[in-house]
Amino acid sequence: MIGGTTRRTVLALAVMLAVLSTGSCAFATGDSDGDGLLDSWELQFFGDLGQETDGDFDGDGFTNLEEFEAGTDPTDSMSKPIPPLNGNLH
Ligand SMILES: [Ca+2]
Ligand SMILES: [Ca+2]
Repeated sequence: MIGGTTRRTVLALAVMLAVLSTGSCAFATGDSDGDGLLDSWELQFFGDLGQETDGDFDGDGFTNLEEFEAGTDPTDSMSKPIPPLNGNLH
């Protein structure tokens, strides 16, 4: 048996190797899990990389990808993209 700390270190190394072996493209874009959401953005709002682009964490009707592209807060249902102008607003 190996200890918890050693096991975590081995796991971290394995993850690093996996990331490196999947190509530098993901590194260049800062999207190591390749889901279209920047790692820094996912970490900022969710603290991990577990969110999906089509998820709606805050239930405001806009997907995480839409909130990412609009620069709104995906964890705040009061912060959402401004809908595009359409004929109803004339
Ligand atoms: Ca949302
Ligand atoms: Ca939101």
